[in-house]
Amino acid sequence: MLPQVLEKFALSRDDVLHDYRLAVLNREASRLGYQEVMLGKAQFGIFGDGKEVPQLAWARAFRKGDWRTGYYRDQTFMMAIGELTLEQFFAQLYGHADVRYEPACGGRNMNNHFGTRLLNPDGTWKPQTENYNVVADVSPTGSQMPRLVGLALASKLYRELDELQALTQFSRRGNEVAWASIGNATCAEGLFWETLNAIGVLQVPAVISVWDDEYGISVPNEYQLTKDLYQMLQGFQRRGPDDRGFEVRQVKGWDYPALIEAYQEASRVARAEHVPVILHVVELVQPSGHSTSGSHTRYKSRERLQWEAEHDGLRRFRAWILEQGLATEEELAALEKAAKREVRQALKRAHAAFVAPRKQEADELVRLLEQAAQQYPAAQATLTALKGEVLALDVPYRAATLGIVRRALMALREAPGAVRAPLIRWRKQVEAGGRRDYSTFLYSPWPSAATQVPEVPPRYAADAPEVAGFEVLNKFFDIVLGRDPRVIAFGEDVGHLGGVNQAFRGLQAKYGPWRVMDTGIREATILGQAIGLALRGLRPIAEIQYLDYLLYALQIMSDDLATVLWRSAGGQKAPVIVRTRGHRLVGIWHAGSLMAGLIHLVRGMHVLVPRDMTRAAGFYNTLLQGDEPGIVVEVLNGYRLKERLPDNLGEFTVPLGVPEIVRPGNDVTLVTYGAMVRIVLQAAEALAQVGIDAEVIDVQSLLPFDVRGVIVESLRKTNRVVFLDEDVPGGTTAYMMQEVLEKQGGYQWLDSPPLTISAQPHRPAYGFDGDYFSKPSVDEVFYKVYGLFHELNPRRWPLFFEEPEA
Ligand SMILES: Cc1ncc(C[n+]2csc(CCOP(=O)(O)OP(=O)(O)O)c2C)c(N)n1
Repeated sequence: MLPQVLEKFALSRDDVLHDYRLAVLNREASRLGYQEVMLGKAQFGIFGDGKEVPQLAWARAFRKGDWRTGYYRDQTFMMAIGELTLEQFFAQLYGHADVRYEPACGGRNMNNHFGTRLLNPDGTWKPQTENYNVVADVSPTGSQMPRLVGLALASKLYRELDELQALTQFSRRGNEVAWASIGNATCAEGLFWETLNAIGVLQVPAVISVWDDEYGISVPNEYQLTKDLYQMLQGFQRRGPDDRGFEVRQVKGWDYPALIEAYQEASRVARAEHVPVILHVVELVQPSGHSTSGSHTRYKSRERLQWEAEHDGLRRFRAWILEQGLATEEELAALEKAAKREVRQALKRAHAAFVAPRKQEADELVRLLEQAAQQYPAAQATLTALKGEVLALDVPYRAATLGIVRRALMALREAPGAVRAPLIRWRKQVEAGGRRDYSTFLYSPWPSAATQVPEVPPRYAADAPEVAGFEVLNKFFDIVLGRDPRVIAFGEDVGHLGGVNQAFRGLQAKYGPWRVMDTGIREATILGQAIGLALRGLRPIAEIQYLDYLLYALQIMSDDLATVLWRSAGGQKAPVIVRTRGHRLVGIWHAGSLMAGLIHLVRGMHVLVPRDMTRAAGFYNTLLQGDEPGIVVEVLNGYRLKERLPDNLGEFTVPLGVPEIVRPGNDVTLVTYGAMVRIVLQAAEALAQVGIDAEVIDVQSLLPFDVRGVIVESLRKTNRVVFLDEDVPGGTTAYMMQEVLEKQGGYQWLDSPPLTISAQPHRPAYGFDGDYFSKPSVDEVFYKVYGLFHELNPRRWPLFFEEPEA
């Protein structure tokens, strides 16, 4: 007789034994993985032992088309859905950089950071409804949560919007559940609560599992949470079918039948009703402690350790199977023995596969060192010693062999070139292999890259109307929403009001509340919402109301969005467009220009700084035609300025990384962007009156930066360069200077020292004078650039604005 719950969910005895076998495999894999780190065969290990049983129940509720966003404990779940083999588990532990062996991240991420390959090798999407979809994990705890908002919201959009029904490779009428996992201690983080609240407001099909083992590394729950977590979560419980909220359940992490029931029910409620669920899974343990960084006996009492041993899910699951008569002691013992052997064998295979290519390279190196020693006896002793070093390496990591080759080449520096050549070739080849393994996929390598989008210049009719900047955007977004149902725009005040600057005015009324959405004040999950939607095939435009408030979302932009493609080694992409506005308006928090902070933290995204709204529209068009994430920083004080309206607003594109010369000149090149373009142009007019003919260049795109060398071309002519912006000293001006002088070799054309003009190091102050004394003004630009010419020729350009020396 099968236990009732199994009958209810059509589970057989074989299913239960299959699950038990997976639990044993996982426990053994964790144990051996730990051991590999202790043996020095891997750098670091963090494992899923103690969390096996709930994950087996979860996997049974998880369907094709569903999504999982979780963290490093989900090892058993990954194996149970068939998206992690034992070989792959060990390959990741070793850092195998070949995606054929380690498909989650190609050796870029720590172990137990999971992910499935959502993309075909050419960068196009695989059919998500036919696959299990796992977002590539990140290490910052809690950062798996914001994207859950978008993953779950996508189901709602696919259910609500008829215009999306053709996209069956992404959804079948929104029947997909987005599942998250999180540790108890991470529930102390704001990201967790912000995500819960957003999901509760939206009523979208998310199921959140909290793996509660009562600790966060060494810190127990009493230091993490005000009250018992379950009690705290009760506030989110819906009070009836018409109420908004979650279904909140608590279940013991060792109780297999209760877990099966809880997960089946959660799946049903979320899938059918789009009601979110929280499963607080308690009484979980950590048999081998938090990670390989240190033993948990340092901070857990003897009593606690004893309690953990008794409540260990594996042990309890086993006892339950015996109790229910589903297997005999002998049967389980045989199953365990076979499973453990299987793990050992997988470990061996994975290690051999990891070492083989390194070994091959090292063998070749040994041969080349011998050959060189023969050909150049003067270095024989050194080369023989170096060969010995290669042979002594357990695993000939490139980090070690390349150092040996450098020393060999140093010993051979006076040898004939022909003796060195084979070693040089070896070095080049191995280095190229390393670059390929670790440095590819920061940006899209595919034809769909935003940088590949063809340039279409704006076209103006003779009688092109002049309209306010915001109207250009308003007309543009109307075109975009009308032609592509995948475009979903949202942010604070974006829906009903149409945005604080009116760029979406009237568009919610026209396209509906699911296409142009208001969100709560929740920048991190606005970003996460965009990431989740983009992963599910939609084209979100996420608005962060002001650049200054981007900091709330910057962590997610930096840790998640900017790294998706790179950290999955080309397996996942999230073409999110972030829209914001900044640079210059009023006061500390509405006039910031934190561009250096931004460009340095979001490598992997495009960072675009158009000087007006027409160019902003051109950039949005470019990004929408590509498949990469980008941020467009509009000029805050430009919405009311008049611009000529192009005829081809829907088609024209501004290419990425191409500066524009906005004022030609011969004497000095002034390089700037954004709101500063107008100031610099005014300063250039003043300079012209005193005989200085400045060329003004609008960079437009900070990442990528001047890919065609427009600025160096200008420098060749003017031989003088000034970099200007509203960022802090040493910020983006320093970045631009490095790009032009160092990377593009602009230094060789300089006849004067390069100059940077930026804002004060403090935040911008309020009011007209606050602005004047915080940001570069026309006056300051004039005086400083003039000073450059005074240095050059004091007679021609005397310091007429200084008192003559006595
Ligand atoms: C933002 C952030 N802070 C700190 C850490 C370091 N850290 C890694 S795991 C961890 C504890 C997490 O505890 P919990 O959420 O309970 O999950 P568990 O490991 O117990 O499953 C900490 C503090 C991190 N990875 N990210």
